[in-house]
Amino acid sequence: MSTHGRRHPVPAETARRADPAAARGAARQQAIDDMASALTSAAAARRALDPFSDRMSDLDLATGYAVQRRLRGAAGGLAGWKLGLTSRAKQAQVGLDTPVYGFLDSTHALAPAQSLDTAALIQPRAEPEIVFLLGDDLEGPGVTADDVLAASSAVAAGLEILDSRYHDYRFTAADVVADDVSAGRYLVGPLIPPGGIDLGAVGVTFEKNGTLVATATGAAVLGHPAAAVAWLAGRLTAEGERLRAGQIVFSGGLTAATPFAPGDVVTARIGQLGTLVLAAT
Ligand code: 0L1
Ligand code: MG
Repeated sequence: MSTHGRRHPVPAETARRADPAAARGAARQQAIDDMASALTSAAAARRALDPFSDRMSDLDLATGYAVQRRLRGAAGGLAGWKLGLTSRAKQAQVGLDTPVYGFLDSTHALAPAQSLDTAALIQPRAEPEIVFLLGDDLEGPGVTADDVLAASSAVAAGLEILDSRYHDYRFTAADVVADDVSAGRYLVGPLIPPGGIDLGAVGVTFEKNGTLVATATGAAVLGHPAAAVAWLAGRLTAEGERLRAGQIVFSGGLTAATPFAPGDVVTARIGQLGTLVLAAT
């Protein structure tokens, strides 16, 4: 208490009064740190969370991407990028209609013929995708699907293993962006030169334990998978980043994702790009 009987403001209160904008910025930064740390702990403990938006009704995409950047900074290494919610099937599955992007941690790549240890994950789902390997950097705005094809040294079949850190994959667009768009593990098939393959027309079948669960064509993602990568190039450019030579890009789930459990085998057949088989243990 002061000699006048009034409590002196503590330094944080003083700062808040002096510069409310700076105080709001500091509070937002703290919330971003807290969300990143909650997601990291959930993944480590294999325990799902309630989505942040349940208690933060104003959680927006910009904040979601800020959380994701925090996770990227702490990740094992940047192998590339992944698009999400680029197909109607995926959008319908989670009730959202905004394409989004995440990053691929190089330590989460599966080797060919490696089985997937589901004990390391919370609630895995698998989905077939078309993957691009960039031979040149790509920077927008104005990058087109043709630019993407010209910059790609190879394409491949891909299987993405999602693992939402939110109970039952319940989230808003901002929540799922914060959670690196449910990234779990990923498998890339043999690399194939892109010339001469009409990626929009390739047929896709997706099976679990030999039973067909979904079909699609490459056009399912934003009309053409290269168009999806072009969208990503523009978004990254707007964020001051860029797609770089040597990075891979998963262009988005072509079908709804399928849950699986130990003992299951999922198979993605993607036209000339080939067939990927993943066994879960
Ligand atoms: O490829 C994708 O569309 C991933 C979407 C991620 C959201 C989800 O289904 O968890
Ligand atoms: Mg995906």
